[in-house]
Amino acid sequence: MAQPNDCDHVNSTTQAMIRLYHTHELHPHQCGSALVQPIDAPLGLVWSLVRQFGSPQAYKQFIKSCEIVVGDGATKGSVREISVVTGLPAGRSREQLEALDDEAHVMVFSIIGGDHRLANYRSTTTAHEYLHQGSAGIHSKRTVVIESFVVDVPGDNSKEETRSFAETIIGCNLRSLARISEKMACTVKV
Ligand code: A8S
Repeated sequence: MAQPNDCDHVNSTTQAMIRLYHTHELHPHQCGSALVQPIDAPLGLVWSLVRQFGSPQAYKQFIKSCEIVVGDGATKGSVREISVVTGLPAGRSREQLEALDDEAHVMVFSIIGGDHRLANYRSTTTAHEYLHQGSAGIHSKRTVVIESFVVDVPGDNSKEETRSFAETIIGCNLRSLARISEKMACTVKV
């Protein structure tokens, strides 16, 4: 798996993407952050997994099932109803697609309901490709996925607790996305 510090040409583009899409204004009662995941697989493959608003369980391991309840799952305004696996402090979440740009590789969704504590959660995911300079002049196409979020801090939690809860879930999701994409890329290469 590509490692977080494997950053040949990643830095300047990643920083530009963060400036452009992942710099959010936070109200005093909100928290947020951005996570960066390098993936050793081409952008098209990675994006084909990320863009499926109706099938988040393709790589998000805490999701048990997902149903599109409004729209077609690909256009702005579509709503999905997800149920999460047991053992988490939540059962369901209702989420709305805010933007899906297959050219810029940007997806935004917000949480509009459910029985959990992430009120006014909004997440932005972007993906961009870079050329990895391997040894012996072997170049390969890799992808950097960045996911950022903003969420309200519940009255009885600290910002730090809320941020680390969301970061833990997103971190698992992004590592799972990397694992699955890299496995698929391997299969395709053979
Ligand atoms: C995502 C990100 C998050 C999902 C959280 C943070 C969630 O699906 C889980 C547990 C909760 O307590 C909240 O991209 C909620 O899915 C796994 C149900 C929203």
